Amino acid sequence: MNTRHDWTREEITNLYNLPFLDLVFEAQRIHRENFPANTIQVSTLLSIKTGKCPEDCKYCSQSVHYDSKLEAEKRIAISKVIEEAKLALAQGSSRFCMGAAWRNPHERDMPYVLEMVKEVKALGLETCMTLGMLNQSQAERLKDAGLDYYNHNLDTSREYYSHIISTRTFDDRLDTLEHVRNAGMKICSGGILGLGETQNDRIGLLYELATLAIHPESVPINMLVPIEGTPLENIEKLDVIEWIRTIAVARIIMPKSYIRLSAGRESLSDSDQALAFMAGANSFFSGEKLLTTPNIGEGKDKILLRKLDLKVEKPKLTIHELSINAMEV
Ligand code: SAM
Ligand code: DTB
Ligand code: SF4
Repeated sequence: MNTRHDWTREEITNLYNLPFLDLVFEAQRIHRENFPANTIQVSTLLSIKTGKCPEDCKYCSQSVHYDSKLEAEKRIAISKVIEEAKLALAQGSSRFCMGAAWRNPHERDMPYVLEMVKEVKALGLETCMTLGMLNQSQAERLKDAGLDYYNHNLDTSREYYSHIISTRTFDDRLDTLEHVRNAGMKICSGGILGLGETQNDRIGLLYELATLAIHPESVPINMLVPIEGTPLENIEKLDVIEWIRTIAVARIIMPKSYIRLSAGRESLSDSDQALAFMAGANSFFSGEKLLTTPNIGEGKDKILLRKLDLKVEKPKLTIHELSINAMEV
């Protein structure tokens, strides 16, 4: 079946409301048409600049607008990043994602991030960054340095966006995604569930992602990790079945994209996660920590992968790319 980009909200709503087992069954069927069964891609995250972010995302520990008790940290040394990247590689990660709490990178930050991309890529890892908004020239320089993916989430529906973030617009997000695409990088873009949004907002988010001219190659589905001191600290937890439905619909309407279990796995049981894999999720973040919040940890993940007989996908860099990288170091 061809990948479609003309999904209507009505079609997506109908999928979302299928009997649950029909929905999961269909998602797994489509998954197996497009990906090897029982195989998971593993990424590792590192915060390269933490806290004091000028944006006001109501869910985030790093926003300067809320008193989350987070300890801020300036740009960390590139040597430290490389140490962490080597560790991630040794533990089976194929992609290393570096995140900074910026509204956008300043020009003075560019030499730092460009050098970091070059050095991480040279290790044989796929590279990903999430640095806030990018202009066209920044996107192109990151691509030239060897950045494979840029993460920039739409987070929620267009209608609900301004209830969650007021310091930028939904269209600002789309503009950055366009710059990333024009530069020829792959896109990692998804959302966050459990923000007090309605089912219709989750459908709206899926609609925006699935009607992009090219689907994001990677679609992270975060479940809110409630952070003390933020406006969403006490929001009611989303029913896990809604999370699974969102994953299954994402798999069906973006059949060739990796669907990633991102934040919030710590609050989910092994069987919740197994059901999410059944619904077509095929990627997750490993490690003890995401950016600022705890994650499941490598040990427990290894046990889960073993229990479910899931294989870990190897990095996709070719021998040719690897030898070029090695020569450039
Ligand atoms: N500052 C950059 C930006 O916003 O694009 C990158 C980092 S930001 C932390 C990346 C994503 O993490 C957000 O878009 C959101 O989906 C997710 N996220 C942040 N805080 C979260 C939380 N408390 N629970 C779940 N997901 C969260
Ligand atoms: C994404 O969608 N989720 C990751 C990654 N992209 C950068 C970040 C999750 C952050 C969770 C909250 C924290 O650790 O601060
Ligand atoms: Fe800043 Fe990103 Fe957190 Fe928003 S989600 S406050 S942009 S670090």
